[in-house]
Amino acid sequence: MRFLILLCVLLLLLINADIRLVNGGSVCSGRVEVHHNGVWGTVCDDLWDLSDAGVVCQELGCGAVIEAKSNAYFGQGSGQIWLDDVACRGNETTLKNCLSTPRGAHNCGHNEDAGVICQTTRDPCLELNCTQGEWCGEKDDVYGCFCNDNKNTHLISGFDTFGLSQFDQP
Ligand SMILES: [Ca+2]
Ligand SMILES: [Ca+2]
Repeated sequence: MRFLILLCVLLLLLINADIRLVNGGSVCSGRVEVHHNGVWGTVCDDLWDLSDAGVVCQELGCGAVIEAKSNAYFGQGSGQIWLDDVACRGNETTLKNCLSTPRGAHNCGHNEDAGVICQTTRDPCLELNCTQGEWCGEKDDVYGCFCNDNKNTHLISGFDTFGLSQFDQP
């Protein structure tokens, strides 16, 4: 029972994940995006360094940090720039707890979007075990097992955009 409760709490935490790495070819590297008020936005590279990037890697369960990237290394995001002048001490458990400008206050453009490369790379296709006739890949920000009928591509199972929780399509 205690285990079940723990599992539920863990799942809730994963579902509520509010940080992701985009466009890096792995769930453990890419442009940093944070979720705030229901909207995904990017992080500015002003003062972006290894301490900040390290907090992101830890938060995502991606091990130690290899590099903190700047100047939209993983391409430019769009819409909101939520964080600027991020100043983590390095021991925070989430980027949310680091010092920064208030959400949405910045003097940046998307050409300054911050990125991260973490040590652990997870290959969702290795973890998914697609069955015969399915193909594994990325489509619309979901890594998954897909199968084709003559008109459409169907998602069978996959990882959500955070790459942390695996799901099966009903
Ligand atoms: Ca910093
Ligand atoms: Ca700034």
